[in-house]
Parts: sequence; C-alpha cells; structure tokens
Amino acid sequence: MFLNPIYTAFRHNECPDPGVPVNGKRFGDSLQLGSSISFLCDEGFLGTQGSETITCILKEGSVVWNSAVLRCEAPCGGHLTSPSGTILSPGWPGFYKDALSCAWVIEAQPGYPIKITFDRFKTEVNYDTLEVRDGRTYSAPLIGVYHGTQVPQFLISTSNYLYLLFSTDKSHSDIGFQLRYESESRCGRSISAITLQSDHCLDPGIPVNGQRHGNDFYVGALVTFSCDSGYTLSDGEPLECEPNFQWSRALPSCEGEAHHEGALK
Ligand SMILES: [Ca+2]
Repeated sequence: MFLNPIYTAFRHNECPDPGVPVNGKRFGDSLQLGSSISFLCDEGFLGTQGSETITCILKEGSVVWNSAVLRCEAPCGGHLTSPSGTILSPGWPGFYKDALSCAWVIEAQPGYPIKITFDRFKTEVNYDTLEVRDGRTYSAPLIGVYHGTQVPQFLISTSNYLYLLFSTDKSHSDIGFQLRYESESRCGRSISAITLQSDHCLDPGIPVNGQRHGNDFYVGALVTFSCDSGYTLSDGEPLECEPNFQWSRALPSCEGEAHHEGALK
C-alpha cells in the first residue's frame, strides 16, 4: 500500500522533540502541529544561532519546526548596560579558545561605580590575561592585569565604566572566568556608599610564585613584592594606595620557569 505524503504528515502531526539548549532553558512541551516552544539562554550566555521561539509547521508535506533550536554561547565581548549581570569567558563552562581578544565595556548610570566579583578565575599563567581598566576604552587607567589564579575577590571602579580585555595566546587553555558585575543593588542602594565609606585600597593580591610585603592598605601605604627562588619580579616598584583608593600600579608577576616553558610553546 502507498501512503499519500500529506496523509502521512497529518497522521504523524507532531514535530520531533527539540530537546533543551545547552546553557539554556525551554518553555513549552507540546510538539503538536501549530504549537510553539520558547528558549531562554542562562545568564551570561547569548543566543548565537537558531530562534528564541520555534513553531511546529507543515512544510512541503512534512511536520517540522520552522527554525533551529536556540544555541546559547558565552560571547567574546560586548557592551553591557544592565545594572547587574554575569560575564563568562568564551567557551564557558568548557575551556576558552586560543588567540582570543575579547573586550567588554560595562556601562552604569552616570555617578554609579561598578563592582566586579570574581566567582571563578583560572587562566594560563603569564600568557592568558584579563585586563581591567577604570573607564570605557583601552586607554583608560589600568586597575589590574590578572592571570593564573591571581585575582582580587572583588574590585570597584571610580567611573561608571569598566573596560575588560581578555587576551589569550596560541597554546594552552584553561577554564577561564566567571564574574558578576553590579552597579546598584536591587533595593536602590548605590554601591558608591561602599567606596565613600572606604578609607583604604582593596587587597592588591599576591603574585603567583611570590610574596607580598606589607599588609596595610590605607591611603599612602606602600606594599612591595618578592618572588620565590628561580622567579624574577616583573616590576620592582612598590604599589602605593592613592587617594582615590586605587593602587598606583598593577600587581607585578613572578616570571621564571613558566617563562621558559613558554619559550618552547
Ligand atoms: Ca594560552
């Protein structure tokens, strides 16, 4: 017996189960002809392919979805204007790719500083770096260059912009980072209250394979660093806590064996 294709389509009037996007959620369960299913990417991810809503349609005698399922990926850079959010290294929760240069600009309301909290951070020491600048462009003052597992718990801008640049070299990858940013709490309390009450700089951190000398972070305080045997300090100048509660220079790094490994890369 021959089946008329139209008859077959109406007999099997359900689309195939589209599944749930990786790093996303699905809303709707009906697979019937004419019904729709929606998708939403998890925080920090963006839809890069497919559609947020797909509808089960009849097309050329077949019951099919009218579009592909949303694909959710951590983007390489962006301009972020929500009061709070998440930034993930591209590839999250997997390893990041080689040869990345991803820039994010976080923009808050004028007068509102931005606080960044690092939930996870791990990159290849010395070669895959996250630069954070206190402003909207690459020429803004440097807050810090972070790599390895060396990051402060949190940092706060003085302006209402933060510029982040994640750069990776041509080999060796790692998990990358997950950070949260916020410019104002939900109840309307500005985090500027935190900076105004503060009379000291934030913990500048300690270089990987090194030590910090000085545990006072008040304005005018100096801290210096040294490295373990076999490692050389990238910058021997002390860091001074300036009146704007920012350190005068970026945290130095200890370069040594990793540097030699790098030469063989
Ligand atoms: Ca690398």
